[in-house]
Amino acid sequence: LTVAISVGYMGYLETRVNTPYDDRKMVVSSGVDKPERFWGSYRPGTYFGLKSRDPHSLLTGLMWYFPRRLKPGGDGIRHWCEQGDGLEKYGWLQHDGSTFGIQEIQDGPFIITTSFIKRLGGLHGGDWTARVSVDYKFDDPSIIDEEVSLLWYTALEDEGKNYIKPSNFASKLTGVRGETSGLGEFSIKLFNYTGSVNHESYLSTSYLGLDLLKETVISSLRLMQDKKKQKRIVLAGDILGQDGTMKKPPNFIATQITATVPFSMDVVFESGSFGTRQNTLVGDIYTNTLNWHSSRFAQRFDDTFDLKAKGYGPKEISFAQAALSNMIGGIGYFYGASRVQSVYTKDPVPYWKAPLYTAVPSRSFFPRGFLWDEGFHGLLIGAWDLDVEFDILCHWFDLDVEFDILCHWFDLMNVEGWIPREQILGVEALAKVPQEFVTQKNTNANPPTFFLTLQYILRKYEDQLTESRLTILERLYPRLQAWFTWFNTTQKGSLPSSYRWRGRDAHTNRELNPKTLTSGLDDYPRASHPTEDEMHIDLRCWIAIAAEVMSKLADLLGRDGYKYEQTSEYLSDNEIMNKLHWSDYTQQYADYGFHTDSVELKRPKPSPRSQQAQNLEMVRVTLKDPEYRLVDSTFGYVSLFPFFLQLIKPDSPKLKKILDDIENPNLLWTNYGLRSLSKTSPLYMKRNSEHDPPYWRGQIWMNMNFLAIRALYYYANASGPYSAQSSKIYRKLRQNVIDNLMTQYYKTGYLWEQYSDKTGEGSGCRPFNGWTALVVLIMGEHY
Ligand code: 6A9
Repeated sequence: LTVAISVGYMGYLETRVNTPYDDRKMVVSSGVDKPERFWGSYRPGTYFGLKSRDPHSLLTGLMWYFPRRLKPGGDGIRHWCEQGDGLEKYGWLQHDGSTFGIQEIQDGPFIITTSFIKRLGGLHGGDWTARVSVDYKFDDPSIIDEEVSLLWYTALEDEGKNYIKPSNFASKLTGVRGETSGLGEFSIKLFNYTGSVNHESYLSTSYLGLDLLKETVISSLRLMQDKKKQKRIVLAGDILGQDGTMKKPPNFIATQITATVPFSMDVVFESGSFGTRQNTLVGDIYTNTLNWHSSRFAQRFDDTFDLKAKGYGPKEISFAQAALSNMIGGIGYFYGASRVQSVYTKDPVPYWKAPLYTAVPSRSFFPRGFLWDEGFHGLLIGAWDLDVEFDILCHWFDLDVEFDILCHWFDLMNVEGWIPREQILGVEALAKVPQEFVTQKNTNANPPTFFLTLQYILRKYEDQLTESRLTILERLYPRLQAWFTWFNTTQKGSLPSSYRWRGRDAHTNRELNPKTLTSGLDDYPRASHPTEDEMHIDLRCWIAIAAEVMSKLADLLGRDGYKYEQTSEYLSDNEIMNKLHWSDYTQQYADYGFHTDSVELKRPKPSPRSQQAQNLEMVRVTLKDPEYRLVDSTFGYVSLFPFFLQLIKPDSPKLKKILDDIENPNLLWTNYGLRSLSKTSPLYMKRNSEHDPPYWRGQIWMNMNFLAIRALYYYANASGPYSAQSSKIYRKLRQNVIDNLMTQYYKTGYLWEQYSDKTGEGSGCRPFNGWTALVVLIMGEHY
């Protein structure tokens, strides 16, 4: 009997990890019910593509190449954002998240501009037009009459009764007709706007895989001679498989247009149920409409962030517009199931299939959702909204985008109250992730930054929370409770009021300091020897503000928030925090754990009896035994969390010490922002293993600089003995960060994942339009 029960019990626990949280869903309307957000540039991993917020959307998008520069194997065809393409720049200059966007791409000597405009109407999400223009960057006499090949494709994800087929329209260029359950009937027509078409070909076939659309194109390229005896690379036309005696219907159609630069074309999507149109959104009508959107955007941007009044000129404003637009334009819509694991599942199991509407940190390297990144994104997306007086609709609009994103994320909570950290949904997303990174474990957390977003929303929109928004918060509340409880129980430390990140590897000897990926700060040094008695100061602070926000939210919604209020007071009690985490010796906050600074990576000597020369991987050697102590020889972002999250009382002398340390160039201060780890820390800029270069060990990160600047602003405005010093540092740090990000943007074309503490140069991946884009809030002083 005992056995039977425990097996049953195990079975139950096994299913818990992929059982959805049992309550009303957060996302109640999506798809065509929200026509203003139905179509969008929701494929941030491609240079330019549109899809709809449907689990199985029609995918459309652009590939291009320059025939003279095409290399064997299709090398040179652009489709997915790849750092290896080496584009000098790509990114949205303007994008409002719902009606239009303009992107600029620099590819060698060429500038490609892609834009789109939506028009609502009918029952299926309305129409849109996309424009692709190619021009020279400068007049370069060495390149004359060069041709570009533009490929516009349409792919069906889910066949069933849906179909697409190549069609010719009056414009003479091959377009598409089709019908799907979500879109009804539709047509896609191509028009030559400026310049002229030298050659056109098309492909109608079955794709090799949704993540292999480029390969599908490459495998169908043919070399032929045109009427003028010129050699051309063309698409192969119909290549349809057989299904018995029947030809298989195509699910992938591409039109290739080869033209002399400069050239531009319009792609017009028209929805069958639209009704009568005044005109087609094409040509000069498109140009004029785009100009109208563009100036309206500029106006709204200024109304929101007030940069002109702050003395910024056109160059700074374009930079800020691009930063915001890249965050908004990076929003994607994904559908699929994560792979998850609990201690009760032998192997990873699939999560349930779900959609996720989310911004992404990087379109090239990680075009997918990350939990704690998204809370930071929420601050900017939520801000792109109020103080806009000229248009009530717009006025409320983007807070709703933010709510929509929150709702999607919280639908990914399981019955335990856990939300997986990294969301790899759908084949396109999966194709970018090495196998070993796919599985998400339900023991592992990531900072609950959505509480920051909520804190911001509650502060900023307190008296403007309409009925419908309150309803969303009502629905969200039980999920937030579950989420909070999950953190507060599963990440508990061994002493009262202490917390510990799970997921560190206590057994590895390959890492100089075992990583703490769950904290979001990856290789930031913690106690050298992970044990169950560790205590992490950053996590404690995260939970403190989570409790504070829960208590405020409970008040707002008329719930009983006593428990949260108590927890919040308890965790922000400076004396208790100081007892556990303040080092009297080095006068700073610190983690606590089993620690020694005396560790080194060393290459093992090959064994004398071995015949071959061996090159063994470096391993960690511990030169002095660890002991339980504060990790107070390390100073950096983690030490600043009580300050970052504004838990230190404004009159605390500890604040003074922190301010002095921040200003000290031997510690964190640089001309480009605050570095992650002080120059004096033992692991400053050290590799974590042979294969892992330093990441959070000195480089400057914008999410943490944002928190620093926001905290300085707070302490500058709180009356207390240190307000003048806070204010002075605030101004300097804010200026340094803005100046460097702008300099680097104009120099390299991108925002970056992190910046060098020595030169200010961008490093890591690019473009990184996630939290680096918070610079807009810093410019506008929205905290
Ligand atoms: C690796 C490589 C093509 C690391 O911005 C997302 C996260 C942050 O949440 C985290 O704080 N980044 C930061 O330390 C990037 C993580 C990328 C992991 C995927 C796969 C793909 O190679």
